[in-house]
Amino acid sequence: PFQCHLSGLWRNELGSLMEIREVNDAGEFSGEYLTAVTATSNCIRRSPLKGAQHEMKHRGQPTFGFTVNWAKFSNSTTVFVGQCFVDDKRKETLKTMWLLRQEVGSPEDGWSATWWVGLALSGFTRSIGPWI
Ligand code: B9F
Repeated sequence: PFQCHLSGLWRNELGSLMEIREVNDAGEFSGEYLTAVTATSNCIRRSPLKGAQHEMKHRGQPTFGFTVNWAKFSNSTTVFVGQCFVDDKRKETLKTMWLLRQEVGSPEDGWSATWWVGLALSGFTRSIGPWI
């Protein structure tokens, strides 16, 4: 039973890249996300992420969650929740689900926000970059 480690460079099926820095003793981590896609003409920018990972004392495939703040180019937030898996060849993958929320003017605008609020599966594998 190998242990799955979150820190490092990851790529998902869209080609988005993320870098997770060292996970501290409390399970907290931070990093940066570079999405490969956006639905607006805004220039994509590297965006900060912050997360928490379950303790690894007894299990090697921890669950985790993190929030990406897209503030540098859009008024929206994405949260990811997932689990880090490692197979018998030590290959690590992150199986995640995400939700995205865009800012709207008032609670009554909820439906205009809802049509694109996504619920989706996303898988990450280790990447060697390039990281810009
Ligand atoms: O495209 C998003 C956005 C929010 C408001 C205008 C543009 C910001 C980037 C989100 C990136 C998502 C995907 N990338 C990835 O790697 S996070 C989950 C996916 N996984 C128009 C209105 C709302 C969305 C698009 Fe917008």
